[in-house]
Amino acid sequence: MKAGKPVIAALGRQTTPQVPIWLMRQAGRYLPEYRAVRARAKSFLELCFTPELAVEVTLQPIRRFPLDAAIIFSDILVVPHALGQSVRFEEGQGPLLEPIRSAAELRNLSLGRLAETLAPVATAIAAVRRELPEHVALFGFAGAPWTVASYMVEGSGGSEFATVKGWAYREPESFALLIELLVDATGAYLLRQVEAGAEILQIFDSWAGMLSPAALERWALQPTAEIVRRVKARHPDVPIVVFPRGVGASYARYAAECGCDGLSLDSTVAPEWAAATLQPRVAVQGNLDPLALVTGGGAMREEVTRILGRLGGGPFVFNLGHGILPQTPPEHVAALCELVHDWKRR
Ligand code: 1CP
Repeated sequence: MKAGKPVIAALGRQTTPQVPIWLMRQAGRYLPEYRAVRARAKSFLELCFTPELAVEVTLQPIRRFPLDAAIIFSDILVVPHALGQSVRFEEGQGPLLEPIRSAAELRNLSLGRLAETLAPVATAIAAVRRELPEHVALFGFAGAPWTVASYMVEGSGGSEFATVKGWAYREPESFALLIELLVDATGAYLLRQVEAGAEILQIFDSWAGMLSPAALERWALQPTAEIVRRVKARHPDVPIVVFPRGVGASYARYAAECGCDGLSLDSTVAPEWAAATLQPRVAVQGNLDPLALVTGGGAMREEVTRILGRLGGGPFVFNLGHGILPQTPPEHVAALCELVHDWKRR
């Protein structure tokens, strides 16, 4: 009998001989071969929308390391771009968007060209599936409405969220229109990714931890749960992982209400709490501090062993608590894969 893919098995609550591992942002600037391809593309968006290049950078970490999943190379901000907003990526500065600040400006956005603009991502997904080793699963992904809306309204990362929160508090009815547009766009985009060959989906809510409990429920958890429902209505067997970064004890609300198969944990979540509270309901993924991976050696080994000791019994997929940092030595990634795969369940 053919062995299944370990990440899919773990998200389906099956036990696997080894703990599976992949890393958020595993393709990227810490790899010299990524920087070489990046230099060939005129812009970051061109890299995302040229299937040949997107396929190449998706496969780079898979060739180098014994990872159990690939994630299609793209960005969460391709969705606002496809809705008609101006999105640029400045070297060293991160994303810059022409901000949307009112209900009137929302009228400049439309779902009309979404499928056409994002078609190259589907083409790249289909091509990656043909190239992956048999045991390696392919993740599709998108940003959650709250995180994507934050960039759309603030115009860049690293802000204090005053503008986007101000809109949500002052005029919740019109802010809801933006969130609903993103639920529609993201639901359709993720369905298209599954139809192209994505086997698992991850929804990144990197800024969920900025919200009060009531705002989290309304602007982050419920819109994400609605996207999960729409994907599951058509493809009930596709596992979905949600990453509500920084929500603390509210991870338990996600486990109860979101309808997802897995929760990706940031590095502040205590593994013993996650084992007692989350794992009985959902698979968990995480949660090594990306700076422990930068450091490597005994400090990394200690953290990894602690996480595996609490969560490794499953259902569990090893990952970082946030994306891999550009200064990460690639040989530390190789050492991490070996540590995780060699760990034995007790
Ligand atoms: O020039 C470059 O190489 C720019 C760096 C870069 C890369 C490699 C950006 C700009 N995006 C990406 C790829 C990317 N982004 C992936 C690729 C697949 C993989 O994991 O290998 C993924 C999954 C993302 C997702 C993403 N983009 C998130 C969610 C996850 C997270 O890290 O919190 C967010 C918040 C973004 C926005 C974004 N795009 C790029 C940057 C530098 C940022 C973050 C800006 C900020 O911190 O506010």
